[in-house]
Amino acid sequence: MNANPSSSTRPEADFDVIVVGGGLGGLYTLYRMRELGLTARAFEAGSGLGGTWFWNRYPGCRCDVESLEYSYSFSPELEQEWHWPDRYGTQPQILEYIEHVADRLDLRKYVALNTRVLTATFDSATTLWTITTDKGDTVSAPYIVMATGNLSTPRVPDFPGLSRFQGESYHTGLWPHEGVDFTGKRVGIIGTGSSGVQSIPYLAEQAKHLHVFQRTANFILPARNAPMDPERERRHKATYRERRKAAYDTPFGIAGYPPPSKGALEATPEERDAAYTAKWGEGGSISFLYSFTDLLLDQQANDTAADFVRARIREVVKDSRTAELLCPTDHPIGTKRLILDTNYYETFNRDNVTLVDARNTPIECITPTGIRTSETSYQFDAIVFATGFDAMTGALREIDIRAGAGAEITSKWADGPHTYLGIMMAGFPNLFMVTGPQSPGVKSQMILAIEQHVNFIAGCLGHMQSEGFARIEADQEAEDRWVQYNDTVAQATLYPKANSWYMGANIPGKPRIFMPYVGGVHTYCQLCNDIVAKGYDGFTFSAI
Ligand code: NA7
Repeated sequence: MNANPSSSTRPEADFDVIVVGGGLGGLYTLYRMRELGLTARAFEAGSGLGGTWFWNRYPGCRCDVESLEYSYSFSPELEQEWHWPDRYGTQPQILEYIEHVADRLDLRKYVALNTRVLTATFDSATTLWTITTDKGDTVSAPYIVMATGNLSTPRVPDFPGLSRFQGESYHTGLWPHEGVDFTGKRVGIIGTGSSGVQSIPYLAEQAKHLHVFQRTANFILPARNAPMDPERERRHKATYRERRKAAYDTPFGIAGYPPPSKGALEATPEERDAAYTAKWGEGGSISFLYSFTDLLLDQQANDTAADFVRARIREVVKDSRTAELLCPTDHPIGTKRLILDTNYYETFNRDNVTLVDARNTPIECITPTGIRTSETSYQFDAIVFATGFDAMTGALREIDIRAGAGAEITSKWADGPHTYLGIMMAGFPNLFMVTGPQSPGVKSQMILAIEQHVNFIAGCLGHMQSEGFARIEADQEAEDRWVQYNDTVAQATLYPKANSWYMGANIPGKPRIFMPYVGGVHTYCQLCNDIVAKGYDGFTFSAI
Protein backbone atom coordinates (compact mmCIF):
# COMPACT_ATOMS: atom_id res chain seq x y z
CA MET A 1 0.00 0.00 0.00
CA ASN A 2 1.67 3.14 -1.22
CA ALA A 3 0.96 5.43 1.67
CA ASN A 4 1.39 2.85 4.42
CA PRO A 5 4.79 2.85 6.11
CA SER A 6 4.33 -0.73 7.33
CA SER A 7 4.14 -1.95 3.76
CA SER A 8 7.95 -1.87 3.60
CA THR A 9 8.01 -5.03 5.73
CA ARG A 10 5.27 -6.75 3.76
CA PRO A 11 6.04 -8.78 0.64
CA GLU A 12 4.99 -7.25 -2.63
CA ALA A 13 1.32 -7.83 -3.45
CA ASP A 14 -0.46 -7.60 -6.78
CA PHE A 15 -2.84 -4.89 -5.55
CA ASP A 16 -3.65 -2.99 -2.39
CA VAL A 17 -7.24 -4.17 -2.42
CA ILE A 18 -9.06 -7.13 -3.95
CA VAL A 19 -12.77 -6.50 -4.50
CA VAL A 20 -15.11 -9.43 -5.02
CA GLY A 21 -18.11 -8.41 -7.09
CA GLY A 22 -18.78 -5.92 -9.89
CA GLY A 23 -22.22 -4.72 -8.82
CA LEU A 24 -23.20 -1.47 -7.17
CA GLY A 25 -21.10 -2.30 -4.08
CA GLY A 26 -18.00 -3.40 -5.97
CA LEU A 27 -18.03 -0.39 -8.27
CA TYR A 28 -18.36 2.13 -5.49
CA THR A 29 -15.56 0.35 -3.60
CA LEU A 30 -13.29 0.70 -6.64
CA TYR A 31 -14.11 4.39 -6.84
CA ARG A 32 -13.36 5.03 -3.18
CA MET A 33 -10.16 2.98 -3.22
CA ARG A 34 -8.88 4.98 -6.16
CA GLU A 35 -9.65 8.17 -4.26
CA LEU A 36 -7.48 6.91 -1.42
CA GLY A 37 -4.63 6.31 -3.86
CA LEU A 38 -4.91 2.54 -3.53
CA THR A 39 -4.68 0.05 -6.36
CA ALA A 40 -7.71 -2.23 -6.55
CA ARG A 41 -8.99 -4.96 -8.82
CA ALA A 42 -12.51 -6.36 -8.81
CA PHE A 43 -13.45 -9.87 -9.87
CA GLU A 44 -16.93 -10.45 -11.24
CA ALA A 45 -18.45 -13.79 -12.22
CA GLY A 46 -20.85 -12.24 -14.75
CA SER A 47 -19.93 -11.26 -18.27
CA GLY A 48 -21.01 -7.70 -17.49
CA LEU A 49 -21.17 -5.24 -14.61
CA GLY A 50 -24.22 -4.77 -12.41
CA GLY A 51 -24.46 -7.80 -10.09
CA THR A 52 -28.10 -8.36 -9.15
CA TRP A 53 -29.20 -6.06 -11.98
CA PHE A 54 -27.08 -7.96 -14.46
CA TRP A 55 -28.53 -11.38 -13.64
CA ASN A 56 -32.20 -10.72 -12.90
CA ARG A 57 -33.53 -10.14 -16.41
CA TYR A 58 -36.87 -11.85 -16.03
CA PRO A 59 -39.84 -10.06 -17.61
CA GLY A 60 -41.26 -7.38 -15.35
CA CYS A 61 -38.14 -7.08 -13.16
CA ARG A 62 -38.25 -3.71 -11.48
CA CYS A 63 -36.88 -2.15 -8.29
CA ASP A 64 -39.31 -1.70 -5.41
CA VAL A 65 -37.60 1.51 -4.26
CA GLU A 66 -38.36 4.63 -6.28
CA SER A 67 -35.78 5.44 -8.91
CA LEU A 68 -35.05 8.97 -7.62
CA GLU A 69 -33.98 7.31 -4.36
CA TYR A 70 -32.39 4.15 -5.72
CA SER A 71 -29.20 5.68 -7.07
CA TYR A 72 -25.75 6.70 -5.87
CA SER A 73 -25.63 9.87 -3.83
CA PHE A 74 -21.89 10.54 -3.91
CA SER A 75 -21.98 12.67 -7.06
CA PRO A 76 -24.36 15.65 -7.14
CA GLU A 77 -23.59 16.10 -10.85
CA LEU A 78 -24.58 12.52 -11.61
CA GLU A 79 -27.85 12.73 -9.73
CA GLN A 80 -28.75 16.01 -11.46
CA GLU A 81 -27.88 14.77 -14.94
CA TRP A 82 -29.48 11.36 -14.81
CA HIS A 83 -33.08 11.10 -15.91
CA TRP A 84 -35.14 8.17 -14.69
CA PRO A 85 -37.97 7.45 -17.12
CA ASP A 86 -40.24 5.73 -14.57
CA ARG A 87 -41.23 6.11 -10.96
CA TYR A 88 -39.61 2.69 -10.29
CA GLY A 89 -36.63 1.67 -12.40
CA THR A 90 -36.83 -1.42 -14.59
CA GLN A 91 -33.92 -3.83 -14.69
CA PRO A 92 -32.70 -2.51 -18.08
CA GLN A 93 -32.94 1.10 -16.86
CA ILE A 94 -30.98 0.35 -13.69
CA LEU A 95 -28.36 -1.63 -15.58
CA GLU A 96 -27.98 1.25 -18.04
CA TYR A 97 -27.44 3.59 -15.09
CA ILE A 98 -24.81 1.31 -13.54
CA GLU A 99 -22.95 1.03 -16.84
CA HIS A 100 -23.13 4.78 -17.29
CA VAL A 101 -21.61 5.33 -13.84
CA ALA A 102 -18.85 2.81 -14.57
CA ASP A 103 -18.00 4.56 -17.84
CA ARG A 104 -18.18 8.01 -16.42
CA LEU A 105 -15.87 7.14 -13.55
CA ASP A 106 -13.69 5.02 -15.83
CA LEU A 107 -14.05 1.97 -13.60
CA ARG A 108 -14.41 -0.80 -16.17
CA LYS A 109 -10.67 -1.22 -16.53
CA TYR A 110 -10.42 -2.32 -12.89
CA VAL A 111 -12.92 -5.19 -13.23
CA ALA A 112 -12.06 -8.70 -14.41
CA LEU A 113 -15.33 -10.06 -15.83
CA ASN A 114 -16.24 -13.73 -16.30
CA THR A 115 -14.10 -14.50 -13.29
CA ARG A 116 -15.47 -16.26 -10.23
CA VAL A 117 -13.48 -16.13 -7.01
CA LEU A 118 -13.17 -19.64 -5.61
CA THR A 119 -10.95 -19.27 -2.56
CA ALA A 120 -9.62 -16.49 -0.36
CA THR A 121 -6.83 -17.30 2.06
CA PHE A 122 -5.15 -15.06 4.59
CA ASP A 123 -1.52 -15.52 5.51
CA SER A 124 -0.92 -14.10 8.94
CA ALA A 125 2.85 -13.98 8.49
CA THR A 126 2.66 -11.70 5.46
CA THR A 127 -0.72 -10.09 6.22
CA LEU A 128 -1.80 -10.83 2.69
CA TRP A 129 -5.00 -12.24 1.24
CA THR A 130 -4.60 -14.48 -1.78
CA ILE A 131 -7.50 -15.38 -4.00
CA THR A 132 -7.79 -18.04 -6.65
CA THR A 133 -10.32 -17.84 -9.46
CA ASP A 134 -11.98 -20.20 -11.91
CA LYS A 135 -9.76 -18.70 -14.59
CA GLY A 136 -6.71 -20.04 -12.78
CA ASP A 137 -5.56 -16.65 -11.46
CA THR A 138 -3.81 -16.29 -8.12
CA VAL A 139 -3.92 -12.71 -6.89
CA SER A 140 -2.76 -11.17 -3.62
CA ALA A 141 -3.52 -7.99 -1.70
CA PRO A 142 -3.38 -6.92 1.94
CA TYR A 143 -7.09 -6.11 1.92
CA ILE A 144 -10.12 -7.83 0.50
CA VAL A 145 -13.60 -6.34 0.20
CA MET A 146 -16.48 -8.74 -0.30
CA ALA A 147 -19.10 -6.91 -2.34
CA THR A 148 -20.84 -10.17 -3.12
CA GLY A 149 -24.46 -9.07 -2.76
CA ASN A 150 -27.28 -10.38 -0.65
CA LEU A 151 -29.47 -11.99 -3.30
CA SER A 152 -26.82 -13.34 -5.62
CA THR A 153 -26.92 -17.10 -5.13
CA PRO A 154 -29.98 -18.34 -7.03
CA ARG A 155 -31.52 -21.46 -5.68
CA VAL A 156 -33.68 -24.16 -7.23
CA PRO A 157 -35.10 -26.47 -4.56
CA ASP A 158 -33.87 -30.01 -4.65
CA PHE A 159 -37.01 -31.42 -6.29
CA PRO A 160 -36.73 -35.11 -7.16
CA GLY A 161 -36.58 -35.60 -10.91
CA LEU A 162 -35.34 -32.07 -11.60
CA SER A 163 -32.76 -33.11 -14.17
CA ARG A 164 -35.23 -35.32 -16.04
CA PHE A 165 -37.48 -32.47 -17.21
CA GLN A 166 -37.39 -32.44 -21.00
CA GLY A 167 -38.87 -28.97 -21.56
CA GLU A 168 -37.26 -25.57 -21.05
CA SER A 169 -36.52 -24.39 -17.52
CA TYR A 170 -35.38 -21.04 -16.18
CA HIS A 171 -34.54 -19.46 -12.86
CA THR A 172 -35.64 -15.83 -12.63
CA GLY A 173 -32.22 -14.86 -11.26
CA LEU A 174 -30.37 -16.45 -14.19
CA TRP A 175 -32.59 -15.30 -17.00
CA PRO A 176 -31.29 -15.66 -20.59
CA HIS A 177 -30.03 -12.39 -22.04
CA GLU A 178 -31.88 -12.93 -25.29
CA GLY A 179 -35.21 -13.22 -23.43
CA VAL A 180 -37.68 -16.07 -23.66
CA ASP A 181 -40.78 -16.32 -25.80
CA PHE A 182 -43.52 -18.30 -24.07
CA THR A 183 -46.10 -17.68 -26.79
CA GLY A 184 -48.45 -20.62 -27.10
CA LYS A 185 -46.64 -22.62 -24.42
CA ARG A 186 -47.90 -24.42 -21.35
CA VAL A 187 -45.93 -22.82 -18.53
CA GLY A 188 -45.61 -23.61 -14.84
CA ILE A 189 -44.06 -21.11 -12.44
CA ILE A 190 -43.00 -22.08 -8.94
CA GLY A 191 -42.72 -19.26 -6.40
CA THR A 192 -44.71 -16.17 -5.55
CA GLY A 193 -42.07 -13.92 -4.00
CA SER A 194 -41.16 -10.64 -5.65
CA SER A 195 -39.66 -12.30 -8.76
CA GLY A 196 -42.72 -14.48 -9.30
CA VAL A 197 -45.17 -11.66 -8.65
CA GLN A 198 -43.40 -9.31 -11.06
CA SER A 199 -43.07 -11.86 -13.87
CA ILE A 200 -46.44 -13.64 -13.63
CA PRO A 201 -48.50 -10.91 -15.39
CA TYR A 202 -46.01 -10.94 -18.29
CA LEU A 203 -45.87 -14.73 -18.55
CA ALA A 204 -49.67 -14.87 -18.50
CA GLU A 205 -49.86 -12.55 -21.50
CA GLN A 206 -47.76 -14.92 -23.60
CA ALA A 207 -48.44 -18.41 -22.34
CA LYS A 208 -51.17 -20.64 -23.67
CA HIS A 209 -51.81 -21.48 -20.04
CA LEU A 210 -49.93 -20.52 -16.90
CA HIS A 211 -50.06 -22.54 -13.69
CA VAL A 212 -48.78 -20.66 -10.65
CA PHE A 213 -47.54 -22.89 -7.81
CA GLN A 214 -47.92 -20.92 -4.61
CA ARG A 215 -46.69 -22.35 -1.33
CA THR A 216 -47.11 -19.19 0.71
CA ALA A 217 -49.30 -16.23 -0.15
CA ASN A 218 -47.48 -12.93 0.28
CA PHE A 219 -48.64 -9.43 1.07
CA ILE A 220 -48.52 -7.49 -2.16
CA LEU A 221 -49.18 -3.76 -2.48
CA PRO A 222 -49.73 -1.68 -5.59
CA ALA A 223 -46.59 -0.06 -6.96
CA ARG A 224 -48.58 2.57 -8.86
CA ASN A 225 -45.73 2.76 -11.29
CA ALA A 226 -45.99 5.52 -13.87
CA PRO A 227 -43.78 7.54 -16.20
CA MET A 228 -41.71 10.00 -14.18
CA ASP A 229 -43.69 13.10 -13.35
CA PRO A 230 -41.48 16.01 -14.55
CA GLU A 231 -42.66 18.24 -11.73
CA ARG A 232 -41.87 15.60 -9.13
CA GLU A 233 -38.43 15.08 -10.67
CA ARG A 234 -37.77 18.83 -10.63
CA ARG A 235 -38.82 19.17 -6.99
CA HIS A 236 -36.77 16.15 -5.97
CA LYS A 237 -33.67 17.32 -7.80
CA ALA A 238 -33.97 20.80 -6.29
CA THR A 239 -33.67 19.28 -2.81
CA TYR A 240 -31.55 16.20 -3.56
CA ARG A 241 -28.72 17.10 -1.17
CA GLU A 242 -31.04 17.69 1.78
CA ARG A 243 -33.00 14.54 1.00
CA ARG A 244 -29.90 12.38 0.78
CA LYS A 245 -28.66 13.74 4.09
CA ALA A 246 -32.05 13.32 5.75
CA ALA A 247 -32.25 9.70 4.54
CA TYR A 248 -29.53 8.74 7.05
CA ASP A 249 -31.86 9.81 9.84
CA THR A 250 -34.68 7.50 8.80
CA PRO A 251 -35.28 3.81 9.61
CA PHE A 252 -35.25 2.59 5.99
CA GLY A 253 -32.76 5.09 4.57
CA ILE A 254 -35.36 6.96 2.53
CA ALA A 255 -36.43 10.51 3.30
CA GLY A 256 -39.67 12.16 2.39
CA TYR A 257 -42.14 9.98 4.23
CA PRO A 258 -43.46 11.77 7.29
CA PRO A 259 -42.98 9.37 10.21
CA PRO A 260 -46.17 8.15 11.83
CA SER A 261 -47.12 9.69 15.14
CA LYS A 262 -49.53 7.19 16.63
CA GLY A 263 -50.22 3.50 16.93
CA ALA A 264 -52.84 1.69 14.87
CA LEU A 265 -54.80 0.76 17.97
CA GLU A 266 -54.96 4.36 19.14
CA ALA A 267 -56.77 5.27 15.93
CA THR A 268 -60.47 4.69 15.30
CA PRO A 269 -61.42 2.10 12.65
CA GLU A 270 -62.40 4.99 10.35
CA GLU A 271 -59.03 6.72 10.83
CA ARG A 272 -57.20 3.48 10.15
CA ASP A 273 -59.19 2.82 7.03
CA ALA A 274 -58.56 6.35 5.78
CA ALA A 275 -54.83 6.03 6.44
CA TYR A 276 -54.49 2.64 4.71
CA THR A 277 -56.65 3.75 1.79
CA ALA A 278 -54.49 6.82 1.24
CA LYS A 279 -51.28 4.77 1.32
CA TRP A 280 -52.78 2.11 -0.92
CA GLY A 281 -53.63 4.82 -3.42
CA GLU A 282 -50.17 6.36 -3.20
CA GLY A 283 -48.36 3.06 -3.86
CA GLY A 284 -45.13 1.83 -2.29
CA SER A 285 -44.24 -0.28 0.69
CA ILE A 286 -42.44 2.05 3.05
CA SER A 287 -45.22 4.56 2.92
CA PHE A 288 -47.69 1.80 3.84
CA LEU A 289 -45.59 0.61 6.78
CA TYR A 290 -45.42 4.24 7.89
CA SER A 291 -49.19 4.36 8.41
CA PHE A 292 -48.75 3.76 12.14
CA THR A 293 -45.91 3.43 14.62
CA ASP A 294 -46.58 -0.11 15.78
CA LEU A 295 -47.26 -2.16 12.66
CA LEU A 296 -44.06 -4.17 13.00
CA LEU A 297 -44.18 -4.34 16.77
CA ASP A 298 -47.68 -5.34 17.78
CA GLN A 299 -49.63 -8.28 16.35
CA GLN A 300 -53.04 -6.69 16.88
CA ALA A 301 -51.95 -3.46 15.22
CA ASN A 302 -50.46 -5.47 12.39
CA ASP A 303 -53.72 -7.41 11.94
CA THR A 304 -55.54 -4.18 11.09
CA ALA A 305 -53.21 -3.54 8.14
CA ALA A 306 -53.25 -7.19 7.08
CA ASP A 307 -57.08 -7.23 7.12
CA PHE A 308 -57.13 -4.14 4.94
CA VAL A 309 -54.90 -5.80 2.31
CA ARG A 310 -56.87 -9.06 2.39
CA ALA A 311 -60.06 -7.08 1.76
CA ARG A 312 -58.47 -5.48 -1.32
CA ILE A 313 -57.44 -8.90 -2.68
CA ARG A 314 -61.02 -10.18 -2.30
CA GLU A 315 -62.28 -7.11 -4.17
CA VAL A 316 -60.04 -7.74 -7.17
CA VAL A 317 -59.95 -11.52 -7.57
CA LYS A 318 -63.27 -12.79 -8.89
CA ASP A 319 -63.02 -16.47 -8.06
CA SER A 320 -63.55 -16.65 -4.30
CA ARG A 321 -61.48 -19.83 -3.79
CA THR A 322 -58.55 -18.28 -5.66
CA ALA A 323 -58.98 -15.04 -3.71
CA GLU A 324 -58.83 -16.90 -0.38
CA LEU A 325 -55.72 -18.78 -1.47
CA LEU A 326 -54.07 -15.48 -2.39
CA CYS A 327 -54.84 -13.99 1.04
CA PRO A 328 -51.75 -14.30 3.24
CA THR A 329 -52.53 -15.72 6.66
CA ASP A 330 -49.37 -17.23 8.06
CA HIS A 331 -47.23 -14.20 8.85
CA PRO A 332 -47.68 -10.59 9.96
CA ILE A 333 -47.68 -8.06 7.14
CA GLY A 334 -44.24 -6.53 6.56
CA THR A 335 -42.29 -9.34 8.23
CA LYS A 336 -41.48 -10.82 4.83
CA ARG A 337 -40.34 -8.29 2.27
CA LEU A 338 -43.43 -6.48 1.04
CA ILE A 339 -43.92 -6.94 -2.67
CA LEU A 340 -45.00 -4.20 -5.07
CA ASP A 341 -47.01 -5.28 -8.05
CA THR A 342 -48.55 -4.16 -11.28
CA ASN A 343 -51.58 -6.23 -12.27
CA TYR A 344 -50.70 -9.29 -10.18
CA TYR A 345 -54.07 -9.99 -8.60
CA GLU A 346 -55.91 -9.03 -11.80
CA THR A 347 -53.91 -11.71 -13.63
CA PHE A 348 -55.80 -14.41 -11.72
CA ASN A 349 -59.02 -13.28 -13.41
CA ARG A 350 -57.64 -14.45 -16.75
CA ASP A 351 -58.95 -17.69 -18.21
CA ASN A 352 -55.44 -18.91 -18.98
CA VAL A 353 -54.13 -18.64 -15.40
CA THR A 354 -54.61 -21.20 -12.63
CA LEU A 355 -53.37 -20.92 -9.07
CA VAL A 356 -52.15 -24.20 -7.57
CA ASP A 357 -52.06 -24.58 -3.80
CA ALA A 358 -48.55 -25.92 -3.29
CA ARG A 359 -49.00 -25.75 0.48
CA ASN A 360 -51.84 -28.27 0.78
CA THR A 361 -50.94 -30.18 -2.37
CA PRO A 362 -47.13 -29.89 -2.35
CA ILE A 363 -44.89 -30.45 -5.33
CA GLU A 364 -43.68 -34.04 -5.09
CA CYS A 365 -41.39 -34.12 -8.07
CA ILE A 366 -40.53 -32.78 -11.47
CA THR A 367 -41.44 -35.31 -14.15
CA PRO A 368 -39.98 -35.49 -17.67
CA THR A 369 -43.09 -33.63 -18.86
CA GLY A 370 -44.01 -31.33 -16.01
CA ILE A 371 -44.72 -31.13 -12.30
CA ARG A 372 -46.44 -33.66 -10.06
CA THR A 373 -48.09 -32.52 -6.86
CA SER A 374 -49.57 -34.76 -4.19
CA GLU A 375 -52.83 -34.47 -6.13
CA THR A 376 -52.27 -34.04 -9.87
CA SER A 377 -49.74 -34.27 -12.70
CA TYR A 378 -49.32 -31.15 -14.82
CA GLN A 379 -47.81 -31.10 -18.32
CA PHE A 380 -45.57 -28.16 -19.22
CA ASP A 381 -43.44 -26.99 -22.10
CA ALA A 382 -41.54 -24.68 -19.75
CA ILE A 383 -41.01 -24.35 -16.00
CA VAL A 384 -39.95 -21.08 -14.38
CA PHE A 385 -38.30 -21.29 -11.00
CA ALA A 386 -38.97 -18.08 -9.10
CA THR A 387 -37.67 -19.86 -6.03
CA GLY A 388 -35.35 -17.22 -4.64
CA PHE A 389 -31.83 -17.17 -3.31
CA ASP A 390 -29.54 -18.45 -0.62
CA ALA A 391 -29.85 -14.94 0.74
CA MET A 392 -27.35 -12.86 2.68
CA THR A 393 -24.82 -15.58 3.50
CA GLY A 394 -24.93 -17.76 0.36
CA ALA A 395 -22.47 -15.86 -1.81
CA LEU A 396 -19.87 -15.58 0.94
CA ARG A 397 -20.18 -19.21 1.98
CA GLU A 398 -19.69 -20.28 -1.64
CA ILE A 399 -16.16 -18.90 -1.50
CA ASP A 400 -13.73 -20.99 0.50
CA ILE A 401 -12.62 -18.22 2.87
CA ARG A 402 -9.89 -19.16 5.31
CA ALA A 403 -7.82 -17.06 7.66
CA GLY A 404 -5.87 -19.73 9.53
CA ALA A 405 -6.52 -22.81 11.62
CA GLY A 406 -10.16 -22.90 12.71
CA ALA A 407 -10.98 -19.69 10.86
CA GLU A 408 -13.00 -20.93 7.91
CA ILE A 409 -16.21 -19.15 6.98
CA THR A 410 -18.21 -22.38 6.81
CA SER A 411 -17.40 -23.36 10.38
CA LYS A 412 -17.58 -19.79 11.69
CA TRP A 413 -21.08 -19.41 10.28
CA ALA A 414 -22.20 -22.99 10.87
CA ASP A 415 -24.93 -21.81 13.25
CA GLY A 416 -25.68 -18.55 11.42
CA PRO A 417 -23.68 -15.45 10.56
CA HIS A 418 -21.36 -13.85 13.11
CA THR A 419 -20.15 -10.38 12.20
CA TYR A 420 -19.27 -7.09 13.76
CA LEU A 421 -21.56 -4.42 12.22
CA GLY A 422 -21.99 -6.66 9.16
CA ILE A 423 -18.64 -5.24 8.06
CA MET A 424 -15.96 -7.51 9.57
CA MET A 425 -15.60 -10.87 11.28
CA ALA A 426 -13.39 -11.73 14.24
CA GLY A 427 -10.64 -14.07 13.10
CA PHE A 428 -10.63 -12.68 9.54
CA PRO A 429 -8.27 -9.68 9.54
CA ASN A 430 -8.35 -7.18 6.70
CA LEU A 431 -11.51 -8.72 5.21
CA PHE A 432 -14.42 -6.32 4.83
CA MET A 433 -17.98 -7.03 3.79
CA VAL A 434 -20.27 -4.57 2.03
CA THR A 435 -23.78 -4.83 3.52
CA GLY A 436 -23.00 -8.13 5.22
CA PRO A 437 -25.46 -9.93 7.47
CA GLN A 438 -26.30 -8.09 10.72
CA SER A 439 -26.26 -4.74 8.95
CA PRO A 440 -29.41 -2.91 7.80
CA GLY A 441 -28.63 -3.44 4.06
CA VAL A 442 -31.59 -5.47 2.84
CA LYS A 443 -33.93 -3.63 5.20
CA SER A 444 -33.04 -0.28 3.71
CA GLN A 445 -32.40 1.60 0.51
CA MET A 446 -29.63 -0.69 -0.62
CA ILE A 447 -27.46 1.89 -2.39
CA LEU A 448 -27.41 4.14 0.67
CA ALA A 449 -26.41 1.08 2.73
CA ILE A 450 -23.63 0.28 0.23
CA GLU A 451 -22.30 3.83 0.28
CA GLN A 452 -22.37 3.97 4.06
CA HIS A 453 -20.44 0.70 4.36
CA VAL A 454 -17.89 1.53 1.71
CA ASN A 455 -17.38 4.97 3.24
CA PHE A 456 -16.82 3.28 6.60
CA ILE A 457 -14.29 0.89 5.03
CA ALA A 458 -12.55 3.73 3.16
CA GLY A 459 -12.44 5.76 6.39
CA CYS A 460 -10.91 2.80 8.14
CA LEU A 461 -8.24 2.30 5.50
CA GLY A 462 -7.51 6.03 5.50
CA HIS A 463 -7.07 5.85 9.28
CA MET A 464 -4.71 2.91 8.87
CA GLN A 465 -2.70 4.76 6.24
CA SER A 466 -2.24 7.78 8.45
CA GLU A 467 -1.47 5.76 11.60
CA GLY A 468 0.83 3.27 9.88
CA PHE A 469 -1.28 0.21 10.63
CA ALA A 470 -1.23 -2.83 8.38
CA ARG A 471 -3.80 -5.04 10.05
CA ILE A 472 -7.30 -4.57 11.38
CA GLU A 473 -9.50 -7.17 12.99
CA ALA A 474 -12.85 -7.14 14.74
CA ASP A 475 -12.61 -8.13 18.41
CA GLN A 476 -14.33 -11.37 19.30
CA GLU A 477 -16.02 -9.74 22.25
CA ALA A 478 -17.34 -6.86 20.12
CA GLU A 479 -18.64 -9.33 17.56
CA ASP A 480 -20.37 -11.44 20.21
CA ARG A 481 -22.02 -8.32 21.61
CA TRP A 482 -23.14 -7.25 18.14
CA VAL A 483 -24.64 -10.65 17.30
CA GLN A 484 -26.49 -10.66 20.61
CA TYR A 485 -27.70 -7.10 20.14
CA ASN A 486 -28.99 -7.90 16.65
CA ASP A 487 -30.97 -10.76 18.00
CA THR A 488 -32.39 -8.68 20.86
CA VAL A 489 -33.48 -5.97 18.42
CA ALA A 490 -35.12 -8.50 16.09
CA GLN A 491 -36.87 -10.34 18.90
CA ALA A 492 -38.54 -7.11 19.99
CA THR A 493 -40.29 -6.98 16.61
CA LEU A 494 -42.68 -9.25 14.72
CA TYR A 495 -40.04 -10.08 12.07
CA PRO A 496 -38.95 -13.46 13.46
CA LYS A 497 -42.55 -14.71 13.19
CA ALA A 498 -42.24 -15.15 9.42
CA ASN A 499 -40.55 -17.96 7.51
CA SER A 500 -38.64 -15.48 5.42
CA TRP A 501 -35.30 -15.44 3.67
CA TYR A 502 -34.32 -12.91 6.36
CA MET A 503 -34.56 -15.92 8.72
CA GLY A 504 -32.85 -18.35 6.36
CA ALA A 505 -36.18 -20.19 6.38
CA ASN A 506 -36.34 -20.67 2.61
CA ILE A 507 -33.36 -23.04 2.57
CA PRO A 508 -33.89 -26.44 4.19
CA GLY A 509 -31.25 -26.95 6.90
CA LYS A 510 -30.07 -23.32 6.95
CA PRO A 511 -29.78 -22.02 10.53
CA ARG A 512 -32.89 -20.07 11.53
CA ILE A 513 -31.34 -16.81 12.62
CA PHE A 514 -32.82 -13.42 11.84
CA MET A 515 -30.01 -11.97 9.72
CA PRO A 516 -30.59 -8.27 8.97
CA TYR A 517 -30.20 -5.52 11.56
CA VAL A 518 -33.67 -4.06 12.02
CA GLY A 519 -32.95 -1.27 14.48
CA GLY A 520 -33.10 1.17 11.56
CA VAL A 521 -30.56 2.92 9.36
CA HIS A 522 -30.59 5.99 11.61
CA THR A 523 -29.64 3.99 14.72
CA TYR A 524 -27.06 1.92 12.87
CA CYS A 525 -25.34 4.95 11.34
CA GLN A 526 -25.20 6.65 14.71
CA LEU A 527 -23.62 3.53 16.22
CA CYS A 528 -21.04 3.39 13.42
CA ASN A 529 -20.23 7.08 13.87
CA ASP A 530 -19.81 6.60 17.62
CA ILE A 531 -17.52 3.63 17.03
CA VAL A 532 -15.31 5.71 14.73
CA ALA A 533 -15.35 8.64 17.19
CA LYS A 534 -14.09 6.28 19.89
CA GLY A 535 -11.10 5.33 17.72
CA TYR A 536 -12.80 2.33 16.05
CA ASP A 537 -14.10 0.78 19.21
CA GLY A 538 -14.27 -3.00 18.89
CA PHE A 539 -11.54 -3.21 16.27
CA THR A 540 -7.86 -3.89 16.91
CA PHE A 541 -5.22 -2.39 14.67
CA SER A 542 -1.59 -3.40 14.46
CA ALA A 543 1.47 -2.99 12.31
CA ILE A 544 2.43 -6.11 10.40
P1 NA7 B 1 -38.32 -15.24 -2.55
O1 NA7 B 1 -38.92 -14.02 -2.02
O2 NA7 B 1 -37.42 -16.03 -1.65
O3 NA7 B 1 -39.47 -16.17 -3.12
C1 NA7 B 1 -39.25 -17.51 -3.46
C2 NA7 B 1 -40.56 -18.18 -3.72
O4 NA7 B 1 -40.33 -19.55 -4.08
C3 NA7 B 1 -41.47 -18.20 -2.50
O5 NA7 B 1 -42.79 -18.01 -2.93
C4 NA7 B 1 -41.27 -19.61 -1.98
O6 NA7 B 1 -42.32 -20.10 -1.20
C5 NA7 B 1 -41.15 -20.37 -3.26
N1 NA7 B 1 -40.54 -21.68 -3.06
C6 NA7 B 1 -39.27 -21.94 -2.66
N2 NA7 B 1 -39.10 -23.26 -2.55
C7 NA7 B 1 -40.28 -23.84 -2.87
C8 NA7 B 1 -40.74 -25.19 -2.92
N3 NA7 B 1 -39.91 -26.20 -2.61
N4 NA7 B 1 -42.01 -25.42 -3.29
C9 NA7 B 1 -42.83 -24.40 -3.60
N5 NA7 B 1 -42.47 -23.10 -3.56
C10 NA7 B 1 -41.20 -22.83 -3.20
O7 NA7 B 1 -37.43 -14.91 -3.86
P2 NA7 B 1 -37.68 -13.81 -4.97
O8 NA7 B 1 -36.66 -14.03 -6.01
O9 NA7 B 1 -39.07 -13.76 -5.39
O10 NA7 B 1 -37.40 -12.44 -4.24
C11 NA7 B 1 -36.22 -12.23 -3.52
C12 NA7 B 1 -36.06 -10.78 -3.20
O11 NA7 B 1 -35.64 -10.08 -4.39
C13 NA7 B 1 -37.28 -10.06 -2.78
O12 NA7 B 1 -37.60 -10.22 -1.45
C14 NA7 B 1 -36.93 -8.61 -3.11
O13 NA7 B 1 -36.12 -8.10 -2.10
C15 NA7 B 1 -36.14 -8.74 -4.35
P3 NA7 B 1 -42.29 -19.91 0.43
O14 NA7 B 1 -42.58 -18.46 0.66
O15 NA7 B 1 -40.88 -20.29 0.85
O16 NA7 B 1 -43.29 -20.84 0.93
